Amino acid sequence: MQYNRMVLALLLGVGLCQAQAQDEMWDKTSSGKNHPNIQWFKDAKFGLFIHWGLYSQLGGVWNNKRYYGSGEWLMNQAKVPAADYAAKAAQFNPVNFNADEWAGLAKDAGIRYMVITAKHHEGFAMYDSKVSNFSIVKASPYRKDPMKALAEATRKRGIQFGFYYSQFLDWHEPDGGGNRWDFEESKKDYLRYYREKSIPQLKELMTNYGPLGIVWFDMPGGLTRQQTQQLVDTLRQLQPGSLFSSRVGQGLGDYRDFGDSEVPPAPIEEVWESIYTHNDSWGYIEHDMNFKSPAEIIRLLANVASKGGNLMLNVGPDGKGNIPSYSAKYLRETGRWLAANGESIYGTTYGFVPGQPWGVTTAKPGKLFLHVLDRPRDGKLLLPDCSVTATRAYALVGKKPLVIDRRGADLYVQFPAAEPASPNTVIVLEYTGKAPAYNTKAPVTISAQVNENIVEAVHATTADSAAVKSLTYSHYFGDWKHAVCVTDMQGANDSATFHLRITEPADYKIVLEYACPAESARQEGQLTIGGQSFLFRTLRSSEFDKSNPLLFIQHAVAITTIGKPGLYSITVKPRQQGKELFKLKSIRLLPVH
Ligand code: H79
Repeated sequence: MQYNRMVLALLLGVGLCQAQAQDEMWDKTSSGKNHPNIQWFKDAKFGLFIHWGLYSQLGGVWNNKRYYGSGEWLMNQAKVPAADYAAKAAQFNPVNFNADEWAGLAKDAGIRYMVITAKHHEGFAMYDSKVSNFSIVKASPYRKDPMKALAEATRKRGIQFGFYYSQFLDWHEPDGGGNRWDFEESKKDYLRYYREKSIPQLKELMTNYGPLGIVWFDMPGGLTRQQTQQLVDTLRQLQPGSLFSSRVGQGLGDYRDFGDSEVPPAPIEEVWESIYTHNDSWGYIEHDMNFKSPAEIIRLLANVASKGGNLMLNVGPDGKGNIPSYSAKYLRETGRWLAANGESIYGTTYGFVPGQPWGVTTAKPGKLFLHVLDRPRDGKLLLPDCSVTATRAYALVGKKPLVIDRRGADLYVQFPAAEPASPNTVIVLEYTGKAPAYNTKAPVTISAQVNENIVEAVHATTADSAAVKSLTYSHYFGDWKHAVCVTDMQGANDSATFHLRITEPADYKIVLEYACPAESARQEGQLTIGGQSFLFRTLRSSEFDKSNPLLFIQHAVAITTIGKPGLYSITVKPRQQGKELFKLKSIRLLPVH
């Protein structure tokens, strides 16, 4: 779609632009104009998303039946009649809600902005709305406006506050988008819904809660570009300082959001955000215990920052107003890491050194931060083709000075020997002069000092009909996953080539990671490296279907001796004309020790 504005387009230029159904659901483009108030957002890097509504009380259960996946979609999954669903508001009483506790947790976690659902697709207003009776104040025994308290508590702590608002979907309203089990599609008047509920509620939110950092629109629909422009213009007058998420639609947002749970495969110059949820669901589900560990959150945050984006991580408080205990615990642990290492995240841009076997980089003027995620055996951190004048290097925590060694165009920094184990140890490299440009054509470094080198599909140079695409699928329901793969290799000319720089002589085992449906299985393929060709036959893993897991098999196909360090390339292609060979996610090189 609009990937053409990507500054680092080359790396991606090979096919991510092919529109997918999912891309049409989400507007991943932004206006490209710089909002005057964008700087705080660029610097913030870490946000807290909160999904809280009637669905939180239901916890993924309707009529004693448990539902899995996105809990905030329960009404839709169980096709609950709007009146039955609305009746549940009478039992919604989040007596344990404590705005100061939530804001305090966000502060401890190192969060810089918070976005909470004012109204999700279910249509229930979690604030005091004069526009509709279907609100926490009018329809539930709680009778108070939690958003007032939360807006104050966050501001008191210097956290930017914003509202999520589902502007098109509203399963409670006959004219809202999405509910076809109660309301006939042909009778819907979307414009009336916008006029009578969506826009008036957005105006309330933008009038009664002080300055909002963000209005986080979700799921555009039912409006032309011109009508969307009008909506944006009207709302901007209320709060010119608020940033609008790209899902306002029609490319009119101030920054780009990717799909739910998606990180772009390469750095992006434009302002953007990645949204993930802590477990599998956005809204609370009592039987969803798949929480990401602190190490996973810390690494995700570093990975997103290394591509130049923000991470907004979601938690789903329950119907009583309690944030799940694992969310609170692991967010605080992330906050402890950030308290010591925040300099390498906040206010950074993507680093000019692409991902290496040891980890990723972020940068500030004069400083490159090396996020060491996988410590090399010899402790040497290679910065290939790094032309800066390095002045000093040190561990961010403890400031212990480290040895820098220049060998031609390469820099090596010696990792501190007695460093305590951490999911991410940060090394600072100070340098003088201008930051070099990010080299999209840099070969992928392969080292014998780590257990595994992963060469992602995004690095493929494709020939003929082979293409690089981002594939979207899910496990339960709406819990999206994304995988960038080389696809459409059907004949012997449809090849994918990967340029590598192998830094040490060693034997390397070569493993292909791919998904392969039955119809593609048992086809012959060929992998070539250093003039040597290896044959293999494809193994069946799974079909590609957006509402099921896409299973990737790790298929070891060869072992090869690399006698001298240097530049190599790997080419993968089918042997004969046939069905698509497979969807290739990565090539892994495992040094044999
Ligand atoms: O609030 C969270 C999700 O509920 C919301 N965005 C995040 C932040 C979201 N709303 N819609 N979508 C995400 C995408 C909708 C996908 C759909 Fe489907 C595909 C709707 C119908 C087909 C998956 C399968 C979800 C429902 C059925």
